[in-house]
Amino acid sequence: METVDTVVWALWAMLPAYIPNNAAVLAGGGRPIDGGRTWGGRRVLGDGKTWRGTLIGTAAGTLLALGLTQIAPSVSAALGTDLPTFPVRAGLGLAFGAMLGDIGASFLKRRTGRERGAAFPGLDQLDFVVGALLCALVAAPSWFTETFTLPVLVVVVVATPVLHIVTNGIAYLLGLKNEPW
Ligand code: CTP
Ligand code: K
Ligand code: MG
Repeated sequence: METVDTVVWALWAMLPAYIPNNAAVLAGGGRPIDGGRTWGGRRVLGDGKTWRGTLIGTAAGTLLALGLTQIAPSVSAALGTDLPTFPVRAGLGLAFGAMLGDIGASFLKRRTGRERGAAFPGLDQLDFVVGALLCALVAAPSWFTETFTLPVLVVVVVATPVLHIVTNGIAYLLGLKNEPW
């Protein structure tokens, strides 16, 4: 595959994992998942991880995967390149995994004394990628190995932090997010 085709394939394949955290920012609020509980004197997860945000984020990513699957043939033809489709389990794995990775990162942030909203460079940009890929691997193993070949994984790991910084910077400037990370 040409490099540009690999990049397009990788970004398309990751779209159901990119949307959930942004949807959670827009839709979040309400009861925190940890119910206010603490561990070692600090919140288990914190007020930034809510049931509503997680549910709506997961639903948004899963629905996007279904939509992308519908339009993949025509977009592929228009761009003159191949694009992956998403079995339901793959979309759900990517979307829920993205939320789970972000939740896991908050758990680690609280354990290392970081308050809600504190930055954790590296983890902030890749937590949801690791979560999404691992969950997709478990939920749809054969789809995963066909879709995420080594070159695709390399593109994902390099391009995602850049996209993450740009989208969160925009969300911050628009007043949607309290911090630009
Ligand atoms: N959000 C949510 N549920 C989630 C993830 C995010 O409701 N599972 C919403 C919350 O309103 C959160 C906002 O999206 O404040 C921004 O998400 P994020 O930056 O991940 O959370 P923080 O508030 O910065 O908290 P943390 O330090 O734990 O990451
Ligand atoms: K986060
Ligand atoms: Mg934050």
